[in-house]
Amino acid sequence: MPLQPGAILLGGFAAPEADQLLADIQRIEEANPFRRMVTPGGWQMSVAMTNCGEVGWVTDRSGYRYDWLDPETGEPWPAMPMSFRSMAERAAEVAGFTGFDPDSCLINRYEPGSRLSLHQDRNERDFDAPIVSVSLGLPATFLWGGVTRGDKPMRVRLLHGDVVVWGGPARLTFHGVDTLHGGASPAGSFRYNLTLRAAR
Ligand code: MD6
Ligand code: FE
Repeated sequence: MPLQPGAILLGGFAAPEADQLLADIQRIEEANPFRRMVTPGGWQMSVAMTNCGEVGWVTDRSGYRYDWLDPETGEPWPAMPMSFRSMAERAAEVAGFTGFDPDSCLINRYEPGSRLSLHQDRNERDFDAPIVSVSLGLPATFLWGGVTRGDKPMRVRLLHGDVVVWGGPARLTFHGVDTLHGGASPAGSFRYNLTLRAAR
């Protein structure tokens, strides 16, 4: 389902691979635990994050950035699992972005009560590549905003296995996630979101 030019929701696209993706998340988390980072403004995020790939997205009092090392462990991030890469390349292709070559994956973990306020993804080096976003576990309401933070966002339900691909004219659209509700899911009482990016 097209959301706007450049952005498409592929309902259930990753459902057949969801168990493998969840197993790979667990492996990454064992080495590089989820942690709730602090924004440059000093707020602790309600969403817990970790990364895999060459670089990982981090935030602290000094700003948002991609970093080669996990500030928590001082080590490089774990390699991107084949399951992530393969799924993202196929989803991008279906959405019309050929040759997507992700080098980073931010993994978000939401628990009931977690939310993500409206933001743009603009720390990547070039905005020509799309972002592939995979939802696993509990359903969420994605807030699909506009060109400015003040535009009233559209509300889109994202379910276990759904994939959103966006790029081109939609690449800098404001977006966020409404407060997560509790429940049961194939990932327990969590929602995970993978965002695969060409960051560097
Ligand atoms: C989430 N996603 O779904 C948050 N950003 O948990 C994002 O912030 C996001 O899904 C850029 C591209 C795709 C996304
Ligand atoms: Fe984002």
